[in-house]
Amino acid sequence: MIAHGRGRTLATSLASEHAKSLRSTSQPSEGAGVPPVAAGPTPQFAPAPARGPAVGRPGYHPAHREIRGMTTAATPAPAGALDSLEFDYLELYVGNAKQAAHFYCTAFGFEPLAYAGPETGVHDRASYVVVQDRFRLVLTSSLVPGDAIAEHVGRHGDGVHDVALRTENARAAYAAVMAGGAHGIAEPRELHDADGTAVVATIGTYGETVHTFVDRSAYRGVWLPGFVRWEAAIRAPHAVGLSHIDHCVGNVSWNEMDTWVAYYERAFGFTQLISFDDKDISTEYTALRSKVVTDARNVVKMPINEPAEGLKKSQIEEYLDSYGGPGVQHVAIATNDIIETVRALRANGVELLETPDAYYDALGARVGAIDEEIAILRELDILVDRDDRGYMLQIFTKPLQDRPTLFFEIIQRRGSLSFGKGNFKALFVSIEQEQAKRGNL
Ligand SMILES: [Co+2]
Repeated sequence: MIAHGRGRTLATSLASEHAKSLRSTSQPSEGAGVPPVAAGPTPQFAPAPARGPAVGRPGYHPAHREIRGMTTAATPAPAGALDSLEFDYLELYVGNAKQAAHFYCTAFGFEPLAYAGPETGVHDRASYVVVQDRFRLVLTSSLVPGDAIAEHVGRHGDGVHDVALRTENARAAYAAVMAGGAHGIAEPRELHDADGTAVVATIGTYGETVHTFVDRSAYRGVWLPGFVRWEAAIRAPHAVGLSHIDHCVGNVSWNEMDTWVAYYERAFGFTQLISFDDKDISTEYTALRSKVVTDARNVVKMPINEPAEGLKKSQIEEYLDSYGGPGVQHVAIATNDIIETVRALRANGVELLETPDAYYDALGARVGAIDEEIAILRELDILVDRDDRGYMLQIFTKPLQDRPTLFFEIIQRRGSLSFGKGNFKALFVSIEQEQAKRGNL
């Protein structure tokens, strides 16, 4: 069967029209003039200040290229403070948070949770928090010209600024990662309001991305101090059933992957997850290299990609060009029923990558027996990969904003710890088979 009219596929989306390459690792500095956030009487949630204002503070390093020497000189993080980390929320800096929040609710099934902005005493930004089961997204826009948020959006477009991590002790977590050579951005600080106290602290990671440690153990409010409950009648037409972040992937520049793997090993005490399907042969088809760092419980899984020379221009290179440097490439969100989730997403108007029919012709032989009907997976363009522990099902959205940068992955694990590497080659081969059928190869 010839796949006439099929749209953009994963592999074609991996290829880029652009010929220019990004080899530079230089970081533009964020706008100056934003004072460091300190604990104080004003109840407001303040995302960590940008790198610029932190210059001179202990632990601050102006350029990530210095990490290698710093981390090798540092001692590993002490055990304990980082043992029970979880993804807490993702904060996206966006051009229009009000509209972005509406999109993530109506298309992806999030529900309104909390809000901070001028009406709550915050005058330089508006933040909307939306929630779905254990996955919280914060959409933040600047309300003033030229501040760190506006500059971030100008450089990167809409994108992930903060991959926040929940901890039972933000001070200890911060102290532990700093002892392991982390880049400090904002020291632990208390945020208060009538519902209690939350403690947050922020460190830097690749590009201008940060991790905020969040400790809500003494806070009873809806979100964090300074936020109020956001009541809005915004609902997705079809419930989506997403549950939590499975993994969060960073793209870094040429030959920087090992540096960032070492950063997480040193600062967080994370280890590399060695996968059964981690074979070098896939690099030819993916034009990327990837290593996964994870905590001891495999809860905070963070693959790190770097571009590689391959059969096509690296999709990582396209990302780096489009985002203006390293950043979060995709966030994989777990579901317990990917077939129902994908049906709902499509019905809500979400654009997902399509898969050539030839992929499904070869699927049974490649992955063996699975519980799902291949005909349904074919209808919905769901991908399957297997490792020595089981299998997993996945599908990718198209980019979530105009720049070809951040996208979501929907994932259902059935025992496998794979991230889907086997799909790169399978998709590549199936696309060429489709081309051959059309006489174009
Ligand atoms: Co993934």
